[in-house]
Amino acid sequence: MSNGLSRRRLITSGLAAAAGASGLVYSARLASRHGLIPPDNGGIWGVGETLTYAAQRILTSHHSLAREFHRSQISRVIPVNGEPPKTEPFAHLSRDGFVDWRLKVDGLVARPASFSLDQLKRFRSRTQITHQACEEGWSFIAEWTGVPLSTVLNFVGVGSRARYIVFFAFDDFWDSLDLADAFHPQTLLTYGMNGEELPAGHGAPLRLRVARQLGYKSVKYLSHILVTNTLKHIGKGLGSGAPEVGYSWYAGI
Ligand SMILES: Nc1nc2c(c(=O)[nH]1)N[C@H]1C(S)=C(S)[C@@H](COP(=O)(O)O)O[C@H]1N2
Ligand SMILES: [Mo]
Repeated sequence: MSNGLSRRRLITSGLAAAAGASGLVYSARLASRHGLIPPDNGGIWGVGETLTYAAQRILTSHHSLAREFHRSQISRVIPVNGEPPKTEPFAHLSRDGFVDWRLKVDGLVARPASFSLDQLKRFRSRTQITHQACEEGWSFIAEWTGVPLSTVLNFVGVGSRARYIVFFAFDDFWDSLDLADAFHPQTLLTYGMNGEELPAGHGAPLRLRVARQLGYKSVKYLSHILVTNTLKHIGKGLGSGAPEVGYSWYAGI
């Protein structure tokens, strides 16, 4: 968003008018002009989804922080959702302690790269204790250690046309973030959890952690990060696998 004035104008003249049906159309048009349309806007959530995303993007500053907790607040019971991918390429990498695993980063970048786990660990790390909530209703607090995604993105050099960062996993799960969340200081590529190596079920060797969105945005078992200006050609073009099964692309909390 270019300046505070246009934000305020959008709030007062646009979203305030959203009460009526014609207001919805008007706000959606305004939101589009201001780059506030989420990729799944044409899906089942339609205009309402656009307004949630737009309102959040306008009302919260891009770098407002998710709450961080004290060590004593780390959950004693930490659920694992699902199992590591069973495909042979992944099982093989896992058996060998992920020495041959690489994270490919390409797309609209100046210097496409392929990082080993050791290379990622050589970047300055950040540790944070945050809350992860699943859309199914359970949650936990854990300590996560990793490299800020922004560090890696700056290392490869994100092109000026880029709008989204897409994350692919070994189990075909995938999702994407806009640049505000991708460059957010709490968005990490994590390889450590609660002072240990990231456990297999929690996404080893590398998982994304998006502190300001629901758990499903935190993609586990990462294999590939793509920088792009459109999500139309990926999957059903809705920005992630989630909207294809009824969840919204934007899952801010
Ligand atoms: N690759 C991959 N990432 C994933 C998932 C998945 O099935 N595969 N599940 C998501 C969902 S729905 C949630 S709630 C969290 C669960 O993370 P946890 O197992 O560490 O609790 O991971 C997310 N990331
Ligand atoms: Mo979830």
